[in-house]
Amino acid sequence: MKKAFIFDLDGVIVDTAKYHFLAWQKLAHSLGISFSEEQNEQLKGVSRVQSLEKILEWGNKTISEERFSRLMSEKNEEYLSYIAKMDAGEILPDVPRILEHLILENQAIALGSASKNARAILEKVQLYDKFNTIVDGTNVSKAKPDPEVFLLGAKALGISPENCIVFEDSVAGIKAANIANMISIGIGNQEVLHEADYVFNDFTEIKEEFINQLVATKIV
Ligand code: GL1
Ligand code: MG
Repeated sequence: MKKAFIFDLDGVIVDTAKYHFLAWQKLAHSLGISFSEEQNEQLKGVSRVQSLEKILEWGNKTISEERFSRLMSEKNEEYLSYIAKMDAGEILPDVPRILEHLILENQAIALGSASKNARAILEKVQLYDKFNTIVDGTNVSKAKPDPEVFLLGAKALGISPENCIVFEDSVAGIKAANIANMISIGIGNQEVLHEADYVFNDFTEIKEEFINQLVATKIV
């Protein structure tokens, strides 16, 4: 069987979720809006525009369009300063092992991220060439939990959604995978990601046998 394994980027392949958090928190505080880890959980997997919209909503603030775009650029600059020195050392544990196993088993590999910085980050950590297709924030018009990002990946690979497996660290991303009719695998906290078909703390808990079972499962 040929299946497609679709990976989210931030918080799944690389530990960049923390940098997004720090950058959004700084922005929120500059507007006098408090920003908790819990709120951050709701922003994970959410596009840049929608993240800022949510923060403003939480703070009950309305701002001009011009200020909105200025704030988005500032957030991105702050984020880019964190990832400037990023290298392969920031790949999360055992991600390379799983990617290599999938390549060995001749499975399709896709990226499905809301980030507009996704391609640059994959280049930085030298994983770009492992992906058969990349769908990121520059390709989609609807943000997770809309399934667009994953459906585009499946389409590009010519594999039906039922034969796709999604790795996600965000609630929005798990919802998107479920809506797309794909198998959803949460990477992170079981309580937060309880809507996923499977949850692991990280890739070190995922055995090759588990991947092989997913590959062998026939969907009728
Ligand atoms: C956008 C948001 C981030 C994060 C990613 C998805 O990234 O700004 O906070 O939610 O989408 O993981 P970016 O700004 O790089 O397009
Ligand atoms: Mg993520």
